[in-house]
Amino acid sequence: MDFYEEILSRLADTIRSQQLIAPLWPTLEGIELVDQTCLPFEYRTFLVQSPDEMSVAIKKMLIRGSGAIGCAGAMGAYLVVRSSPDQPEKWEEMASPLRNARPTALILASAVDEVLNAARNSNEPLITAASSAVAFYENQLTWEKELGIYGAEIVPEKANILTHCHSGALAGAGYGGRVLSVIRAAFESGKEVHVFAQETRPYLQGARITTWELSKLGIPVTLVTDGMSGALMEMGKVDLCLVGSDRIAMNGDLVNKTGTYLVALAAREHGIPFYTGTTRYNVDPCISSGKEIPIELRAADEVLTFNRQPITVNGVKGLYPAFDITPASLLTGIITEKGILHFPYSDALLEYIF
Ligand code: RUB
Repeated sequence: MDFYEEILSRLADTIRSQQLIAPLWPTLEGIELVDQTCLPFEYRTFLVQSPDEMSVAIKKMLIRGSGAIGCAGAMGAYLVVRSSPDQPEKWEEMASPLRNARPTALILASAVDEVLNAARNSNEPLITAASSAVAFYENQLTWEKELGIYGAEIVPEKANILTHCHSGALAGAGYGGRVLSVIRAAFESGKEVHVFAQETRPYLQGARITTWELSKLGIPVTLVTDGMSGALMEMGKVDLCLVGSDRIAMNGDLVNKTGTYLVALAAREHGIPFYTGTTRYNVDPCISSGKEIPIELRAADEVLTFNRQPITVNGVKGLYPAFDITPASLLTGIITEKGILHFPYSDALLEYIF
């Protein structure tokens, strides 16, 4: 086994020994991904051996959720270097489809750049790319555990928590990502926690993955449809809302899965705390407000069909902006690996990321 392979296999050992619900792990052949489109009925893995295969897997949502996309970007950049270790002049072009596979989650481009820059400045590019990709993954893992502990403090002793989409282990580095790390830490500290998971049309990340992970952890969960949050709040059934983040502007505006904004509006109306969980890679120092963040527009077909079957009449148009913007004024706080930030966010975010 070469030295760079040993570095990668140490990460695979960590994932095994900590019994993580990991979205991916390195093998001698390439990077093994959990195909998240098959869950919860089938746990299938998929081997990726080139950066182009990685970018297709990201585009097709086999791997998704911002933390996991970051890890995939880091490993994909390692695959760039592995395919031409002596031709750094080619790396940028080779990495371009990977960097742009999902434009909203800033962490993807940052992860690719981090690994390629480290390799460029090294006499041993392959070893450096492998260790940089592993370090990226390990940092994500450490941070999700840390933010989980901070976040658990704001969870009441007995809490009904509403979440949208899936911000969990498979969307992160295998412990609990952002939101499920908070819920997991609160639950493991003895709090009585119950989760309402919104289904999240059209990919059903909430119905398929959030419920699957919570069930594995033994945390009670009830599945609801995307339009139910207001009614649940009105009935007094929600104590806290927790969502992930794909990108945060320097004024604290949050971009996350479409539907997040409506939950935040309903929470404000009912006086219910609404938090996002994040790590520093999701905060964009170059963007001052949410309106500047590129929103990925996915194919209309994803809305017009379900399990490849049409759900409406022929000729009807569909529209799928995959993310929406929740203004900072609707956030109660931002849970990070360094603590919880509050409004006004600009100075707190500056201090956090630098
Ligand atoms: C996922 C989504 C999630 C965040 C969570 O969208 O919006 O809420 O990515 O990620 P998609 P994190 O399934 O389209 O990727 O937990 O990293 O904040």
